[in-house]
Amino acid sequence: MSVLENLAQAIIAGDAMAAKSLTEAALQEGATPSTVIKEGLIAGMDVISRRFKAREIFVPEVLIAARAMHSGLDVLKPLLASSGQKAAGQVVMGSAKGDLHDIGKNLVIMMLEGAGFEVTDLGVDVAPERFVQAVQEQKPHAIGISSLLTTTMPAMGKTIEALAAANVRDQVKVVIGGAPVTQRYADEIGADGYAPDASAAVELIKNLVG
Ligand code: B1M
Repeated sequence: MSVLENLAQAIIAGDAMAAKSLTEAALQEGATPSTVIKEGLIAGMDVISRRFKAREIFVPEVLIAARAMHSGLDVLKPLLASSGQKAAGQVVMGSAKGDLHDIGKNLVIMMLEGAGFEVTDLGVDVAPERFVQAVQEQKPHAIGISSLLTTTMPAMGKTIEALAAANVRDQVKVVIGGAPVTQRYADEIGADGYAPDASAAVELIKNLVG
């Protein structure tokens, strides 16, 4: 097996120490940071993402794989910054106002980072005005709002209204998700898209930001 194949296997196995040393070994062999990301880290996370979707593995395994991926990414981040390679896009994520659930949101963030996106995590209980402020200051390609409670879903619509009131709605794609959220609800509040799970969120955001 090549170093990059071993790296993908380390991600799948959730072995953070091996992921770090294999990332360093791949660079020493002359692989570029983007090749290491695509053929090592993302190749591994793609397998994790498919297994998670097929319910062959569950949240703990995904979190462990994501941690391994992060230890590889930590080695590459300074190189990516200095070589000027562009991220797949910028995304601002948060749980809706009043909502303290963050496991699903964090999974979406990890999958997005695995796919090469730069993500700002605003955390939980994020007020509409805070999303507006992030759009004005950071100019992300997309914002993602997660809601697990039927009582916090309306805050997603309020966020879209606040973006419109601040004249920035057309500058950013809005993606929503979370267990009680549906495509129908996304259409109702004028979101650009809805994703039922973390891997679908990555595909959706990739398509929306081109
Ligand atoms: Co809460 N809780 N909870 N809870 N909790 C639910 C959501 C509930 C369904 C449980 C139940 O009653 N059966 C229920 C909601 C009922 C409703 O509104 N219809 C509920 C309730 C009522 C409450 C409290 C009100 C309980 C109380 O205090 N009386 C309270 C509210 C707190 C608040 O938010 N203000 C509360 C608190 C908590 C804990 C703090 C104990 C804990 C959260 C810990 C944490 O997140 N750090 C908790 C938990 C763990 C759950 C359950 C058991 C599990 C949620 C979870 O993490 N799932 C949940 C029951 C359930 O969902 N079956 C429940 C795993 C996670 C990977 O899935 O978040 O769905 P999920 O994310 C998925 C997709 O939805 C999607 O991708 C993810 C990965 O595939 N996704 C997105 C998520 N966000 C996305 C965003 C996207 C795209 C896709 O784009 C932006």
